[in-house]
Amino acid sequence: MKITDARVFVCSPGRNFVTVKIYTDAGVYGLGDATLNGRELAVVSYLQDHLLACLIGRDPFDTEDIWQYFYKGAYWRRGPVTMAAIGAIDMALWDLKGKALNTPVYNLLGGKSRHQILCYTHANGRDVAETLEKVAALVEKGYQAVRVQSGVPGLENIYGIAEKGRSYEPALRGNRPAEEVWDTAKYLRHVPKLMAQIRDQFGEDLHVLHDSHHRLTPIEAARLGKELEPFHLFWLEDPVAAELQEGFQLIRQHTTTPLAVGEVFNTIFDCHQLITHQLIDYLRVTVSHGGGLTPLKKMAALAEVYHVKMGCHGASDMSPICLAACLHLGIAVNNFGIQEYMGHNDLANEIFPHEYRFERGFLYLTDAPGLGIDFDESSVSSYPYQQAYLPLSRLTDGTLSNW
Ligand code: KDG
Ligand code: MG
Repeated sequence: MKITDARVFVCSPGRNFVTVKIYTDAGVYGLGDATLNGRELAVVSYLQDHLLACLIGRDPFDTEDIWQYFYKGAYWRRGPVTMAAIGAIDMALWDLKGKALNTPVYNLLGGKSRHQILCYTHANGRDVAETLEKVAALVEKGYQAVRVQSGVPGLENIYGIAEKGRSYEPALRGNRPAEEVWDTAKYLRHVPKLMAQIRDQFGEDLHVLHDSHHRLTPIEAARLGKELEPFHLFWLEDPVAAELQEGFQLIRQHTTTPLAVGEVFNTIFDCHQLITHQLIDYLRVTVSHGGGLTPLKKMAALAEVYHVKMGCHGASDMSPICLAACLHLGIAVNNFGIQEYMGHNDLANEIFPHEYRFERGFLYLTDAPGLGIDFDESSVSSYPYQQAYLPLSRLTDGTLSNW
């Protein structure tokens, strides 16, 4: 079998998605997600101007060699734009291989290690009362794990909190990023009170997660982790910006709250020390931004050796194709932890019909071949690209900070 064509599509059913489609002389095609929130067109250019033509004539089953060709062959390695582009091609090739062999991708990754995939979703009220209401509604729907965020008294707009009556979407339309104001002292006073009320109302059985979204220093994170210990979090996510892997040593010395990190990582070299020094408990690299299934299965294997479990980033700013790839990996590896699941709007679900389904706290896959996903190309003209950016964050004195 030979690759005959490869194309990239951008559509915006409420938010931007970038999709790669690889065609073969056997009539089978594969789909990959190349969406990089706020930098979509940079990935489109990387794919269109530098990668896709090199696929023509290749055997699509050679996933390992094609991955190495693009990773080592560029000379310039790593980075989110490069790895999202390579990741989409790799995902599309695994999808294609599964379809050609008439088997789900998980069978190519080791088969099923479990029959259902534990997932968590987000509760994000503007204050504690609204957050408690949202958690109650999710528990009602059967969720067994909920990521709990709430507005912080004295701060206007912060990460993770939806506008009234709308579902949360971090990227805002416009030609430059919006700016938010951040105050760590206020946040650190608020979160333990929030978690105390959550445990009070929902008891010990609910898995509770929380995302600090890279905003703390290691010693601040250590304090938060320590103060949250009585509430037994499933994980504390991204307590610090993780370019400095050693920063986690300080947090780890002080707290037994489990730590999760990795949604902005692109290669194993972003997290090898975090894993091998046992500084984290969950690795959150996602399949698209981490360069595809080829490197993700290697990351999962390294993590397994060091008791680190997988918890792939699954925000709604990756398309259902990426979520499907995370689920195939998640069902196959032994060291699966949990899958983030925000779901997508109805339009996105129509444009990307998929086989995975949510039921009472778990996600399920069928035995549909490949990733069990499709893409409606007419969405490109009906819902064209819309410029949108993630916000940025400043401290109260104007200092630029981590969003
Ligand atoms: O594009 C950025 C979002 O994906 C990110 O802010 C979401 O932190 C996030 C999460 O845990 O889902
Ligand atoms: Mg996060």
